[in-house]
Amino acid sequence: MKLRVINPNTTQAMTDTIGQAARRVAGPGTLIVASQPASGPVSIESHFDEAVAAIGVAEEVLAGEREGTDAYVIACFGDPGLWSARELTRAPVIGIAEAAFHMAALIATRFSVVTTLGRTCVIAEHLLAQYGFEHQCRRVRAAEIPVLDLEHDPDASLRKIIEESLRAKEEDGVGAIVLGCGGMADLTEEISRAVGLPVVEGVTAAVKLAESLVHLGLHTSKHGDLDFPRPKAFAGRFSHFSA
Ligand code: 2AL
Repeated sequence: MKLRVINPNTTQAMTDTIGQAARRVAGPGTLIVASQPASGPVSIESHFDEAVAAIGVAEEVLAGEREGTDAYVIACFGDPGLWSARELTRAPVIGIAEAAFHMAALIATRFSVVTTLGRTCVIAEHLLAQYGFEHQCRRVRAAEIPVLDLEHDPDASLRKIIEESLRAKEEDGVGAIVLGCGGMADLTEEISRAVGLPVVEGVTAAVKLAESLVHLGLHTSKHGDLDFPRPKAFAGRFSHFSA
């Protein structure tokens, strides 16, 4: 099984972290291809960053289609471009936020999310509402770290995530923590040990869900809204999307 894990931002170090985390949990028959767009923001921490990154995600899915990919993971916690990616392929496409919410809801009655910057909390809140997890999620919290600090200042970042997770445990009455960034993919064990709660991380959760769907022979439905986009011309810099 060929599983393409797309880091929607353009920071190679984060793509490497995400790829390593995916390979640690992947089954023996799974080949993990970790990729990132050629163009786009180095980190995704605003609605604008997400809008630009979604184009890169679509291009990475189209590249995956040319290589016979069996499933895709979108490894950014805003799940940028998830629905358009599903239109472009029959293969399952899993966002790391939706994967983490589903997994957390299976092991705890309530969970809180610990993400990067406060301004990104609303992105996770919108997804919780869209996916129907508002009732299970008690609170979306921010450790107030810019995304790239996870790469440049990992010790201070880890400390801030643990502190915020401990506050979630004390104040929110939750049974589990969901980590709210693809760049946190390598931190679950340390945080879980320090906080004393199960910690769900989306990259690893999404890999196992994608493998399950492929093993069950389930693909993205092409009946209705997720059918391939109607062929048409695209002008200018998007002419490569033309049918
Ligand atoms: C993210 C993420 O997962 N990767 C990125 O660049 N931005 N989302 C976030 N809330 O920090």
